[in-house]
Amino acid sequence: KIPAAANPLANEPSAIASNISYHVQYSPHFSPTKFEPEQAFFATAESVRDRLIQQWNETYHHFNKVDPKQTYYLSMEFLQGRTLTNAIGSLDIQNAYADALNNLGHVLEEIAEQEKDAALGNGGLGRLASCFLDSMATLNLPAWGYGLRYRYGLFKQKITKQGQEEVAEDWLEKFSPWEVVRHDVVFPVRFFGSVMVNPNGTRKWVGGEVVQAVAYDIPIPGYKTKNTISLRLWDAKASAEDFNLFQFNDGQYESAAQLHSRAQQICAVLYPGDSTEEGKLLRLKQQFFLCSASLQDMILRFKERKSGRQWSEFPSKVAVQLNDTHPTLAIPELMRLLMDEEGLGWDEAWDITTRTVAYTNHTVLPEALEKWSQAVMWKLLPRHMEIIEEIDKRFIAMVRSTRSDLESKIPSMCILDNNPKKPVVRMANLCVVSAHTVNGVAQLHSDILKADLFADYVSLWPNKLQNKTNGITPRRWLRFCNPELSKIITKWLKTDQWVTNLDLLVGLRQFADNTELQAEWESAKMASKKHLADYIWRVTGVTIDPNSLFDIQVKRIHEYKRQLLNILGAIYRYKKLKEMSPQERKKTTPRTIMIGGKAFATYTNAKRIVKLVNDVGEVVNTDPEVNSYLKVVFVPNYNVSVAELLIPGSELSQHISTAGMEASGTSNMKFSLNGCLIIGTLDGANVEIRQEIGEENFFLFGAVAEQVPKLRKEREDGLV
Ligand code: DL6
Repeated sequence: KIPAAANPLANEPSAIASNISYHVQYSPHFSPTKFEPEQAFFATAESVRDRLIQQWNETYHHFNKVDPKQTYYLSMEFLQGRTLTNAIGSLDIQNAYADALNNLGHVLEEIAEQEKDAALGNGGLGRLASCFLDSMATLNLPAWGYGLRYRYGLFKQKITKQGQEEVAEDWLEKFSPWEVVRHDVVFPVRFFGSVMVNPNGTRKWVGGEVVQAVAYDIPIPGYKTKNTISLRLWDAKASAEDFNLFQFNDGQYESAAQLHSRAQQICAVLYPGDSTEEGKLLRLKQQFFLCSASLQDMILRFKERKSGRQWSEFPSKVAVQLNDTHPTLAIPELMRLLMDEEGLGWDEAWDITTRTVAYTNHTVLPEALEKWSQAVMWKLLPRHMEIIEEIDKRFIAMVRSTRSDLESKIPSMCILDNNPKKPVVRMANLCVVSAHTVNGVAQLHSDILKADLFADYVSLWPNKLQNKTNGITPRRWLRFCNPELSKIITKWLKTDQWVTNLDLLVGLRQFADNTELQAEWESAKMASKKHLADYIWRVTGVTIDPNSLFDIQVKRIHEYKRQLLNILGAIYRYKKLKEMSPQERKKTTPRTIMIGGKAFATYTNAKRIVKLVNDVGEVVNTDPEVNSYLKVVFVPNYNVSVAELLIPGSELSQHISTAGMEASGTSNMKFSLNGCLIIGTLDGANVEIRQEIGEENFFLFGAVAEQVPKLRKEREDGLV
């Protein structure tokens, strides 16, 4: 019943309310009689999208005209979380939306909770990709993200008596109001087949099966700027000719639609289990699908922005950042496209490729460094294997001719490991050999890469290896998830510029002893703790006391992250409390230990840790003697939205990985930003966080990275 607004895109509450009502009526997705929170969410999101589309299109036209160097972030993972709060916050229209929804009988916060998390990533690596998109948009950069539109993202974690159970998470169950399918952006991607040699000696990849990559775009608004960049996610589909009508009419339904079903498998799930050969092949298909579609798109844009341009201009117009080795196939695919499709010679194609591509390493764990079976690669990507062999051959020849002192290092530096038992392609080596720049994700991690994993390459290319310590977006991780604390910071700094310049936060130091600020700070923390306690009660049925110390460890469950050490600490605390007299207990600080995180479905030890934390919680929380002094809670289904509740309510957070193992860690930054103290080891970005926040705000413990190998050996040898 809200009257239509003169300008539906005006940002007054009445215009917004009328725009939302318009979508309820004219973009119907539900029966016309309903306007419950779920329907209100979709209509609200569509009205926000209307506002984004305008500046999104303008951004596109602007960069098309200006033709800047465009950055492309290629990533198999984007852990986006929810979009609504972030979008209206970036557009700076939260209050208008809150009022508009009130006029329509709804509450903004409740509507925002209707949104499903887009969890197209596993953990830190995917969340980093999403934070980078937010940052690049806010910094007005011409940047795009490229990823895959998985039908099922990261699984939903259910906790039962047996521990973790994985359930498919259907983020597209209804639909995503943020994505726009681009029916005109479709590229063919080939798999299998063979290599044909043309009469002039050039080569062409032919045959096999061809799948269509269709673009779905998600707008990424910058904070208080018009720059709205794109996250382009590819979906796979077979074409109509691939549907065998004859077979179908003959009753052979499955074989008639075989190619369609194979195409659908490509984007069905994030990280298909790779313990089987089929699983490995599917994962490799996913990686190539992302690389091929994205590069074809970049090349088309490069050509369209200015006709008749020289290929030598490509590296000054296109930067491709590989998020880990997952998109490594972009290297041979760019070579193939330039040589076989565009007719360039090897030297020119190699020069362009190496000046275009850069690589970020995110791990030193040997099991996480990708190695693909040469046999599988020859089958799926025969032309790419030819190119990889040639890159390797030329690399070895270059080392031999320029650095004979490195001869003994060639077997570990080259790309192909031809061990007859298991010949593999070492993707990290392919990246280091081909990329113009390689970076680690925290100073310590980059130092380890230089001194250890990639040491031999450093002697060859002293400047190729760099450090780029990870970061987080202060918009999502403080401004929007903790509005109470944000208000206080803005009040005391007399500016909200800190939202885009965190260096300004040092301005708070001068007020550290001010009792008024302290009282405001405490009351904001208490509000967040109450909010969190309420959530914990809703999802676990455990009552926790907001006056207790909230001690939190949330991250993927992994042995090196040492959730086991944390829970052993909890058991120790429990036993100590049991030994105490009631009077002694009264002198202790009541503590609530919260641990959350998902274990990879086939990682048995990690799943045991999840079960152990739940079992310990069961014992501690039901023990009337101690449960007002200690609670242990496993927070189920940890994801971006849950993190947005946990982090503002935290007082102590645990970042206790064995030194040298955690490449960076990024939740340490989020917790610190929300006024939480850290207990941690000198690992990953902890080292730099400690320098930033001051040693007095960081409880340091444990061995340093250099000591770890010796300690490990002593234990293995039974000396300790
Ligand atoms: O760089 C983002 C993120 C780091 O913060 C974590 O320390 C690191 O473990 C993670 N790396 C990966 C790669 N695979 N493994 N393991 O997820 O990257």
